[in-house]
Amino acid sequence: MERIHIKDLKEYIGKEVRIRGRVDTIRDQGKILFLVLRDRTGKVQTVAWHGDEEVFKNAKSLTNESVVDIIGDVKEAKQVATGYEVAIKSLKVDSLSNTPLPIVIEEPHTNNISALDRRLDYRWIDLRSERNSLMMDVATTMGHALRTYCIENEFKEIQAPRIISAASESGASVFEVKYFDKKAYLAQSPQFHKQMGISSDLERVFNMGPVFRAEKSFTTRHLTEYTSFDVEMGYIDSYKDVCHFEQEMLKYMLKQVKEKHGEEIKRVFGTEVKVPEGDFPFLSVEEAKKKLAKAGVPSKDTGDFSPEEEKAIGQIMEEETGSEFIFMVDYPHARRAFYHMKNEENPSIALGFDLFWKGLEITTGAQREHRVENLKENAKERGMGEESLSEYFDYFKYGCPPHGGFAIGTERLLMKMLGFGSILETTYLPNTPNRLGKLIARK
Ligand code: AMO
Repeated sequence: MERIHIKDLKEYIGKEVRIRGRVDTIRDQGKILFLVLRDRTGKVQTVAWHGDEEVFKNAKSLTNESVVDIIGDVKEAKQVATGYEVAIKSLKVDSLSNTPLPIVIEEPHTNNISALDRRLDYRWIDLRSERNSLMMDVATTMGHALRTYCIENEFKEIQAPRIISAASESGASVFEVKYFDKKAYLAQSPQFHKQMGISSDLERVFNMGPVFRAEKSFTTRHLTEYTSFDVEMGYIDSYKDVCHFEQEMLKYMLKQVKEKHGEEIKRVFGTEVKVPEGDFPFLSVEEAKKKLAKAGVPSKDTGDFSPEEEKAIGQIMEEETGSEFIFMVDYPHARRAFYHMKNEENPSIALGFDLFWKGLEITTGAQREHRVENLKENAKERGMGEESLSEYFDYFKYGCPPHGGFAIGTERLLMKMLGFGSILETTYLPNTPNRLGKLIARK
């Protein structure tokens, strides 16, 4: 007999159905047992009577979260909220759950009952909650929309290698791995290989996949492994072409998420998904620092922003412009990656940007230096060895179109979209300095 999902049961009143799922709650009233059954589409009350000995014995043996396979009749029942229930005719126990559960499975209104570390240690139970199930649905729609937007704009999807021979970002944050008798690295970004796609005349490429950062950052926005959505596009005139593409891609993605899950997101997380209109404002680092100083927000660094500054400038700009997004531009070149192009009129400035959303950096992007001699010069300024980068430099030796691109941290994007306080909550199974799937001892 085919399985019916719980959300469709109302169409089966008066009929026999097969439903499968978990025992959400058990109410034992002696001669009658109410089992609320849960599947990924909803919940329904099922009833076992003592008159049917086999069914009743099986029902009595159940614990919360056990997995069952039920055949029964859908009957009208005015006393339950749905207006119907399922009278059990046969009940098979597929898997009995241990009891008690190590954590509380959260309902929309019971936020953070078990401590986050404990919930993450039992992530497979934690993910059963309605909140997390919705979060996974939204993550799926988000990734699908980003990919679809690129595909519809004539991008090719690449899978850049994750084990590579040279670090693309800061050498300090790279994981070294043993590669037979040689040293290799886990990619911190598909940076070099997405740029290779431009030299390969793929012209527009995107890559969605894991990247690795060996940073001992215990924050609400850092992971040691995260999923990066990377874009690289050829024949640009300015990094602003890249900004424009990202802006339109994010609007498209937010529209898809809002259409599909907007109401549920509001009900479960209390967050409104807003689809921006018009262009995102640009703000130079220098201007931003002036605004922050005026608002009394302390700044230790003229070339970058602390989390407090990011939050404050997000609020200031939202009040001034109504935009939740800001393109932060004109960073000092010395503080950016060596592959960013320098502004010809003022070489101390990089032709790149960060995108802030609701007070958090979600993207870094830039026009790239495609002229190999300038690229080598930039690397030299940072004391980077030419030898380790020789393969990368080779990508530019045989002609390479001007190009630029960006990368979005997808867990940060989801965190801001749903209004979560920590990136650990928007990651399927987060890895951080003190957790590898599970909590590991902090050194
Ligand atoms: P960057 O290092 O700024 O740039 O990373 C791009 C975006 O990735 C996210 N991110 C992180 N998310 C979770 N945990 C981390 N430890 C972490 N580090 C970064 C942020 C950030 O904005 N190659 C360049 C991009 C490019 O120029 O195309 C790069 O990787 O959202």
